[in-house]
Amino acid sequence: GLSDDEWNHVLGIWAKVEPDLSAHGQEVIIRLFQLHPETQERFAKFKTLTTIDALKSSEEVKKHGTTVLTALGRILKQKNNHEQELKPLAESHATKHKIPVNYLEFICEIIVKVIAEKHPSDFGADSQAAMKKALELFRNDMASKYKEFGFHG
Ligand code: CLN
Repeated sequence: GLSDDEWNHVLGIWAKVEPDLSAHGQEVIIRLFQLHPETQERFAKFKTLTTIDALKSSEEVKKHGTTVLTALGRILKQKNNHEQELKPLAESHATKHKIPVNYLEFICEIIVKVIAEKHPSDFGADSQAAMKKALELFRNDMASKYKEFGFHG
């Protein structure tokens, strides 16, 4: 797990992200689709967004980015006592959306990069290391829940 100090880093930087969650979320989603186009194919609702301009001007992309980061923030704030928040997310992503766990790695890496770019002076080495650790916990727990739901993607 993370130490108190590490959780303080995680929640401290998250407090800087939260006032502009939709801009962060939009950037994360767009970058994910650009770097890993196979992830975009999982979204029926984004099939028509075939250019970068279309992605950037889509209100739906912004909205989805907000949905994702809101859910992630809720999980982080539980400081690893996140069973209640994580379970429905693991269930939908495993059984309904059928999202391989390595896609979760892609998005977590991008989340760290986007925060680092938007908050260069507030997201130092210790905070980045703590956030990476928290996201690793999140991914590991998603992966074990996936198995409980019989999905080995
Ligand atoms: Fe996701 C929907 C949170 C990563 C693919 N995702 C949702 C919803 C979230 C949510 C809340 C709506 C409720 C639900 O269906 O459940 N997603 C997250 C969080 C992360 C995440 C938090 C990681 C930080 N999701 C992913 C990816 C994966 C994906 C790994 C592909 C690329 S990134 N998520 C989906 C899809 C939906 C969804 C396909 C359904 C979207 C829709 O049709 O509305």
